[in-house]
Amino acid sequence: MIQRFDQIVVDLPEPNGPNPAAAAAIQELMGGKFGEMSTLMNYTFQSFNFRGREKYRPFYDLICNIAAEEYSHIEAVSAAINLLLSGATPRADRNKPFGEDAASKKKQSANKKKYGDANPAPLSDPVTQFYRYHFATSAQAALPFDSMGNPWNGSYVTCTGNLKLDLLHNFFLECGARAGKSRVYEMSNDPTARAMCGYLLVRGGVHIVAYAKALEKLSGVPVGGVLPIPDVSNRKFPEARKLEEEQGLHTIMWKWCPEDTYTQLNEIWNGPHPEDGQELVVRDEMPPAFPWPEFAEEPQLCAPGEIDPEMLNYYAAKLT
Ligand code: MN3
Repeated sequence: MIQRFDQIVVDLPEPNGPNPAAAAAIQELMGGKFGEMSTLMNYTFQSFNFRGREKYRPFYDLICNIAAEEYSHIEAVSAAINLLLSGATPRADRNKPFGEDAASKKKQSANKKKYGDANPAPLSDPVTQFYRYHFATSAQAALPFDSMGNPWNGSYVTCTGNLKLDLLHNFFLECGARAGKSRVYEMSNDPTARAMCGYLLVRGGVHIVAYAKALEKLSGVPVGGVLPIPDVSNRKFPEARKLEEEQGLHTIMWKWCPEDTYTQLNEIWNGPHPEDGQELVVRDEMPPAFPWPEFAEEPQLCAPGEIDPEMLNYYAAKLT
C-alpha cells in the first residue's frame, strides 16, 4: 500500500518566464525510456513480483524503498513542466466578445479598453511550437510522454525475475537517466529547470550507487569502481553541488515507510561513497518537503473552466 502527502520533495524557484521549449525538453525526464516514469514503474513491478523475499530481504527492501522515492520524482518533473508552461499563452478570455465581434460600438471600445489588442486567437502561438500536446490535449501541463510526444509505455519495464539481471538493469537505467538529466540541464538555463535537474542528478546518483552496492553484495564484483557514468561529477552542476556540499544529499537513503518497515536497507546502503568517501547513512524518516507551487488558472484553455454567462449570452445572440 502507499500513503500520499500533499507536498513536493524539491523547493522549485519561479521560472524566469514561460518557456515551452524547456518544458518540452523536460518531458524526456518524465515519459522517456530513461525517465522517471520508467524508474518508478521498473522498481514498482520488480517489488510486486519479487520471489524469495525472506532470503533476499535487503534487496527487496531497497527496490521497494527506491520505488517509493521515484513517485516524488515524477511529481517534481510535473511541477517543473507546469511552472514553465504557466502563462505560455495570453490569458485573454477567448470566450469574451471583444474587439470587432462586439455587438455595439460602445461594447467594442469597452472591450478594447479592457483587453487592449488582445489576440483573438490566444492559442495561435503554440501552432509554431512543436510540442502541441501541451496546448491541444492538456492545459499547458505535464504529460506521460517523452520529449517528442511518444507516450510512455510498459515495454520500458524490465522485470525478468532474476535478481542479478534486474539489479544490473536498474544500474544501467539510472546511468541512462543521469545522462538525460545532465543533457536537459544543459538545454535551458532557467532556474526552475536547473533546480529540478540538479536535485534529480543527486538523488539519481544515490540510486546508481545503491544498485552498484547491491550488485557488489550479490556478486562480489566492484561495480562502484566504474562510477560516475557518464563520467562528469555532479559537483560540476552548481544546483547539485549545493545539495551535496551543504546537505550531504548524496549520502542519505531516506525511508519512505513506517519505522518497522524495510529495516534491512542498511545492509546495502553503508560504507563510503565511491566518489568522495563520505559515510552513507539510512535516515529513518521522509525527506524534507515543500508546498506544491501554485499553478494559475489558464482561462484561454478553459482550465479549470467555469460557465461564463457572458459567453453563453454572446453565443445565444449569435445563434438567433
Ligand atoms: Mn529518480
